[in-house]
Amino acid sequence: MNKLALAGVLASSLALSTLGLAKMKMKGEKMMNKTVTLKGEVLDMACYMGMGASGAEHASCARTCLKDGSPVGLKTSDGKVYFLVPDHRGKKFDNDPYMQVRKDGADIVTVTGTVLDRGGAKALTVDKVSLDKDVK
Ligand SMILES: [Cu+2]
Repeated sequence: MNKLALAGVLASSLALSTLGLAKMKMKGEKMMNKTVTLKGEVLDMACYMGMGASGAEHASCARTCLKDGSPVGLKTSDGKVYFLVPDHRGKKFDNDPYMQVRKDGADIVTVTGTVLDRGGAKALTVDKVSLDKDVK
């Protein structure tokens, strides 16, 4: 193999491995960056992930757990679960729709935000929230 051919083989294998790495990263960290509006139940993630607890019968526990600092989530009618996170682009959390949704444990709400996916964890930013059904 002459030097030029060898250089070609090296360059193409390098290109292939770079492509492979990029693909792997895409698989694990998919930034969807898509604004969506989703309706679902506000979850106290400590009780939902730990025990599968949700629904109106769990409302008072959900409210207490969220008040005490549990992560908050949203379960849509098709059973998909998202962590709810504040829109973290330099805004203060006071009067933020995220702080509002933390008070709506077990309620049915509609959230507009961006779907995020990192390392298999799905999250939805809370850019806007409205209350559909108050179960309290
Ligand atoms: Cu709870």
